[in-house]
Amino acid sequence: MKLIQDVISGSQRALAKVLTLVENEDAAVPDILDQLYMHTGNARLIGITGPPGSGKSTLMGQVINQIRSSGLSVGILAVDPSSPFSGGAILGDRLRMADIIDDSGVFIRSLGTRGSLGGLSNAVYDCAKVMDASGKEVIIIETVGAGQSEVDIVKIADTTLVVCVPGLGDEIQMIKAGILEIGDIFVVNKADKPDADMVANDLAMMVNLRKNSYDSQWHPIVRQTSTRTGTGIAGLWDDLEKHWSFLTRSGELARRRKLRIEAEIIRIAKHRLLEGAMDSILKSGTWASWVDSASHHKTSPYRVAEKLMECIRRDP
Ligand SMILES: Nc1nc2c(ncn2[C@@H]2O[C@H](COP(=O)(O)OP(=O)(O)O)[C@@H](O)[C@H]2O)c(=O)[nH]1
Ligand SMILES: [Mg+2]
Repeated sequence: MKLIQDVISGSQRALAKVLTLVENEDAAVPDILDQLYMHTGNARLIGITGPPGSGKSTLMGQVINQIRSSGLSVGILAVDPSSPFSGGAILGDRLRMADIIDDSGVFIRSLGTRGSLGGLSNAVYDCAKVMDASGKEVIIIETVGAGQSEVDIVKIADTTLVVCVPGLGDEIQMIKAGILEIGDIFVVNKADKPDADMVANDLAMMVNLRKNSYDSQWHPIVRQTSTRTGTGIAGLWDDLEKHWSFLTRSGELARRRKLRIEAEIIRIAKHRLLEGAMDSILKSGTWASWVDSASHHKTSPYRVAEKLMECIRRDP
């Protein structure tokens, strides 16, 4: 297919087109992804998460400049239903968007989170792969800082960056959400504000208490930044480079990616199994009657699940 060839050869237009197909769950997508897959695996995936308003978009806008100076191409996926990029508006007002729009080495796309029960939607995984196949060397995924999507980011990213800010009491929130467990690099942004040192020290202390087996090889970095004064921005890119070189040297990259593929295969299979069987059941009205009878305690959810499994076996 010409469209696929065009994506692989780096056409931004073809990339945009395929991303739209993916987002709309077009019937052609599984086939397209199947063919693009052989051309993926070259990009480094950076996930960035943290509370809304902590400055993730602004920060990434500045890091893009660092990345471009080092000659690498960049794709950005913003998963934020509350404030879509809408033609680059989100990053746009805080970054010289004109520079970036003219730069064919940068591609920005926003995605909604619909249909994902609060987690990252399948579309995010797939869009990252399409960007990878199109030759983007660094892919940054910004997730809205709430709930499951924050923790889900580790399932897709090679490097996870957690952004927090002084003055929100976020340290405590992070422990709750399990955020502390997932960061490779922690950024205390808005370091131009009071108490940034305190937050950074608290974080460093908490990170020290973390007991991931991987921490014996990689000690998570805590870095202060300010997009107002420029403090720490170049350093942040250095940290990202350092983590990347650690990942490739230590074998951790291969380990993470293998886990990711395994989870992905299971995710695809689950999705297809359920989709086929559920479709016919929903149409026949059987589903509603099953749910009804379970909700009235006439049958158990276990029994209903069993019946569902029978349908899947009969009609895969
Ligand atoms: N004082 C200060 N404000 C910042 C800094 N970085 C971002 N902001 C502001 O914080 C607000 C939220 O930024 P945004 O990038 O949209 O946050 P996001 O929701 O995490 O993507 C904006 O008004 C930014 O101008 C910083 O380093 N210092
Ligand atoms: Mg944002």
